[in-house]
Amino acid sequence: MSGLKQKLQERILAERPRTEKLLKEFGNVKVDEVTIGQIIGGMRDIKSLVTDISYLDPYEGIRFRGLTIPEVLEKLPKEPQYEMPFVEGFFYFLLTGEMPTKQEVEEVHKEFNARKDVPKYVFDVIRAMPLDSHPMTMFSTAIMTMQKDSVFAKEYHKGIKKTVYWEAYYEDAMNLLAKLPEIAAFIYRLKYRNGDIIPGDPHLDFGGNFAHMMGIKKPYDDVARLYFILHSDHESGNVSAHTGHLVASALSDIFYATSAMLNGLAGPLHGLANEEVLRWLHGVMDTMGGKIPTEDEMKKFVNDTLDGGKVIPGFGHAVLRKTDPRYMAQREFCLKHLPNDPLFKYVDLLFKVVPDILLARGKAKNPWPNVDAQSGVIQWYYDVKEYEFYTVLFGIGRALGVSSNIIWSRALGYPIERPKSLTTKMLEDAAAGKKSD
Ligand code: CMX
Repeated sequence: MSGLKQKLQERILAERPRTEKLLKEFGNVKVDEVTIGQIIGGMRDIKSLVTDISYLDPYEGIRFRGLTIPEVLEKLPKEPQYEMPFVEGFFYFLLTGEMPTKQEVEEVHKEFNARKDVPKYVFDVIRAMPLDSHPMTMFSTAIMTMQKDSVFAKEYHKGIKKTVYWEAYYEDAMNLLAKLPEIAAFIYRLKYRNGDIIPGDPHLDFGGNFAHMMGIKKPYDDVARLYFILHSDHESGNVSAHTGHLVASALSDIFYATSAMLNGLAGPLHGLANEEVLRWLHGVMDTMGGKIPTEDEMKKFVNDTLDGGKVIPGFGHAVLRKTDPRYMAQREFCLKHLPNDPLFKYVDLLFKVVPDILLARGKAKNPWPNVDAQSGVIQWYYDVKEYEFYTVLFGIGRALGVSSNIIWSRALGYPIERPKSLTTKMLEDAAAGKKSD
């Protein structure tokens, strides 16, 4: 058994009694009440999921396994020549809750390396798709093609015990995660670089190898590491994380669950917002003839967009009530590496003008920027100018968090998810204080 799996097993055995005790002794304790507004309003804020991988405080932002983003970036092992930590170490930390040593990071790297070869048929299927397919469609399809090799699906049919389901999910997750950078880079080079594919380099780490296969020089390797870490998890109620959890709760394997979560991520109100931000910004830039707008001119663009019934992409959040720390981490990177980039200046100007406008209009509960407001700017700067690809990058990162959550859900024996629906009449009766017939 690998070091990571061994450590995970120890953690699982230590954690299981906590869940069992809660369920057995405190199963009837109330933690929340549900209003009609929440039922109609997308189940906003209803406390009904459990995860220890990350927690999203509305005012502080995300904590991964109890650590803030700056703490994670500082404490995880990294090489002196890199600015950002290894994705491999971060995955170890997400899964086990323990900070890995350099040697443990190296072991995860070796484990990914041993599993990273992408079967030829995956590339054949991608090549067979129309070249103008959205890269998220290609990415999701590529993952589905590999479902036939799911360890869990095979083991389940052999009749393995429920207590070891997590092991088969772990095997599937490692097999899948190891292949994602190459599949994503393949889609990128096929679609946007005339099919000039760059083979991977086994000596490079997860982020470094991705940058290499994309054909982009330093510090894009650090951009990749930062990007995958920042996008990994945002507790489990967001569309992608929740979809992954829900699908796997039916004991669909990691391949089905990851493909499904990517399909949710591909929506413009979720992961596609980073693409929308750049499209919108370039619209503003074109109208301005490339000149940096004054604050007043920018305010007019924002107001025109809102008057046209559209949202300002990259602003607002269902849970957060302050500036997203994932936005701030990327802003710091921009201030260091691309402070004079015109697009970055646009984004910074938006940061100045949008919150007051959204506040004045009084609709958005959170007027502050989210992760997507800043991420496309960095990609554009390093020559990834095809914005429809940005959500694929988000998807690689999110797969790390979703897999971790799914492995733990199986380890703790969470059942198939099944909330209860009501009819509109039942809600009307509840509103009138009547019991429904
Ligand atoms: N621009 C304009 N209006 C906005 C807005 C924005 N950025 N953010 C919220 N609003 C509006 C909503 O559309 C809603 O209007 P209606 O009542 O007319 O439908 C109202 O304000 C209240 O919304 P809310 O409760 O503050 O926000 P929600 O929880 O419903 O939605 C989100 C959250 C992210 C979908 C929304 O803020 C939005 O559409 N933002 C722009 C898209 C975006 O950046 N998405 C990425 C989020 C991060 C991620 O998941 O990747």
